[in-house]
Amino acid sequence: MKTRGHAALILIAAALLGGAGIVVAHDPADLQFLPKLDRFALAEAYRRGGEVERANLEAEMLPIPGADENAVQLIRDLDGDGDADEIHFHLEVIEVQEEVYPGEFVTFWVFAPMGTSMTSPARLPSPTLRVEEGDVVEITLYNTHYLPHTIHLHGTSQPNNMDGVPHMTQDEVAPGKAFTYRFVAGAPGTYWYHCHVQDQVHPIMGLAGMLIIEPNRAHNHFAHLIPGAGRITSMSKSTREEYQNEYSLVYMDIDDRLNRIPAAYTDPREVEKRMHRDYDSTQRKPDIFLLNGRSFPFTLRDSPILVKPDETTKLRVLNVGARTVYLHTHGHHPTVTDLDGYPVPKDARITRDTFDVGPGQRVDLALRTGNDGFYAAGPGVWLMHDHAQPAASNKGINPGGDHTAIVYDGFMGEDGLPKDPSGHAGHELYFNPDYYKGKIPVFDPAIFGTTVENYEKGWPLTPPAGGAFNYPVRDEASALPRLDLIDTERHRPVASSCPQRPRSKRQIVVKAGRQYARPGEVFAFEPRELHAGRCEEVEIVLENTDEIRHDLMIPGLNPVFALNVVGPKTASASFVTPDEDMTLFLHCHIPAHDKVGMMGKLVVGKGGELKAAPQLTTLSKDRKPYRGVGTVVATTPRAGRLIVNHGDIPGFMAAMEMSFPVTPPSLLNGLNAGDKIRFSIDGASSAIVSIEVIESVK
Ligand SMILES: [Cu+2]
Repeated sequence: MKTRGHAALILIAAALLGGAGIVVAHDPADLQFLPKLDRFALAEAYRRGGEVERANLEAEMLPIPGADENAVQLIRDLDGDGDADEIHFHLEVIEVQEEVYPGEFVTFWVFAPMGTSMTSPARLPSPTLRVEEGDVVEITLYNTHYLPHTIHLHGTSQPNNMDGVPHMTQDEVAPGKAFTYRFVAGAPGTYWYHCHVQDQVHPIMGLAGMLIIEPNRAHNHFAHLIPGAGRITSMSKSTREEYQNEYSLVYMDIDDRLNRIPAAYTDPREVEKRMHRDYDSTQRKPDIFLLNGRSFPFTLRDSPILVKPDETTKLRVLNVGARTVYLHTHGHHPTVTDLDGYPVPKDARITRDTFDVGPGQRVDLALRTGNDGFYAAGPGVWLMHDHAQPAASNKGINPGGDHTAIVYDGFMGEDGLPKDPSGHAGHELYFNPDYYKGKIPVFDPAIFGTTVENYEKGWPLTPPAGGAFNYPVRDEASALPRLDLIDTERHRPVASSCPQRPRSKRQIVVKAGRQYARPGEVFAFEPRELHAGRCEEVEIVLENTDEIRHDLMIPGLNPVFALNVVGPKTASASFVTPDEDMTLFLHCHIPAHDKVGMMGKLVVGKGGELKAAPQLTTLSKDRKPYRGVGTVVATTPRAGRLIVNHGDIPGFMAAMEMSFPVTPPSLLNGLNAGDKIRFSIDGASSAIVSIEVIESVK
């Protein structure tokens, strides 16, 4: 098992080495990789700074789980003040499916830091980007998606040709192309960025994130890219001068009839037609309300506002949605400090309990805590929510939407949920998907002298007084394909490499890019059918002609083969075929690339029936548990996922680095990168359902 794991690692390493350089075809050589942060600056911050400075520096240097190590590049220190002032972000466009509340799976498109071969750190909302005033900022958009996109920088000051408006300041960035936005960060404040292509729908599909410009300070170290949004632990120097905590809060309202389109159709032409011509956004009816990409009850776990008495917490509020948010804080009266990134003069600062935040607007709030009876009414768990009533629900069922809570120190339970006076009984109900399908009474049936089972028995069948009602009810249409399940299902091993010394050797050149696509496709390989002998060493030479990355993978082969190539570049790696006549499925591992054409097959010897796991779009009937052993690469508790470098999981997946959903996410508590773990996977949901640490790094 161990050797296979290592063999896979070597292949992955080869694949990564092959794709290590980013080359942007249309831009000058200055976009080549440059060294990361100057080591002198590091030493300086360590020597001069205290514990906080060191923690901030570590946050700045910390790799983003699942991202390419060059997804964020910190380049030169232009003003000599000990921190990098040239920041280069590399973003892709990834289709994701998120469980926004229990049982509700919704498809989104997000900007995501450039991923690696095996995992993508794609999350909703698009990442929070942070730079300093005066920084030279570059954001390269690699359009890995099947529709055109751009990036518009909202509220910041940039040259006109960097404004990201299609057909007005630039051409749309077509699939397979890259474009670099370059600007100098102006006035400090809370801004955002979003796609401006078909902007009645693309931003609310998820192509939007917060952009924060921090005031310039010497040795100002902080994490420059935070996947999603939420608590900002590495606060900048100026924020630390006034605040003890900081949060980015991104509100969105969605109409699931829009978001179901990419899940319901596979042909990109049909997605275009349904989304941009059939779907009438003037008739939209928002029914799901998100805070940082989730709805209640997940918001309680993912986005609680954690405070202590007598602190001031900075809340950066952004409304990406299409309706006004009326943000209400129970028990607290925050003060508005900035509107749309610009400071409100001290005399004009307003303190209230409900703040209106219109579409596109940002409101920065100072939330004072304590027990002064004026700004704050004392410790506890205080609800914080959009007071527009429908937003308090998930498709009309309360509690839901963007409900979260201000949670004082000592009021967070061991299970990662705020303590409830009833001992969490209240929360448990809301984690049951049936609750939001309307199948469970919202009150205790005992109130009416009955039980859940007997609830709908005994009431009169005659029409009600005043005639029949015609309620507007939630759409209980048939379930959508579960796109989030494909990843694991497609990686079941169907054959092992020949364990003997290969009997022969061959080289196959594969071209990858948009130019090889056929009608109705966007990306493709050429050729699509590869031939090799049994027990043969095959060297794949992958010529990527696009400006984005492609990742040729034979997921059913154990050890798995993957070759990730970034930009117009050629790389190669080898594998050994099985000693068996068979046909194996191959695809590009980047989400949605196979759906739009990028797949093929490897015929070994005389070939056989195509051995590929079917595209799994509903829960599998596979009730089997699978067991694996591996090393923790990273945990992303807010996304409820674990990235683990695992050995063979017999019958389920070859050795590889993989991101798994974890149920419940509290299993991630206390895990550290480097821990050796034993885990079990539920075959039906492909989720990790138990974790045992065998060897801890701590
Ligand atoms: Cu691809």
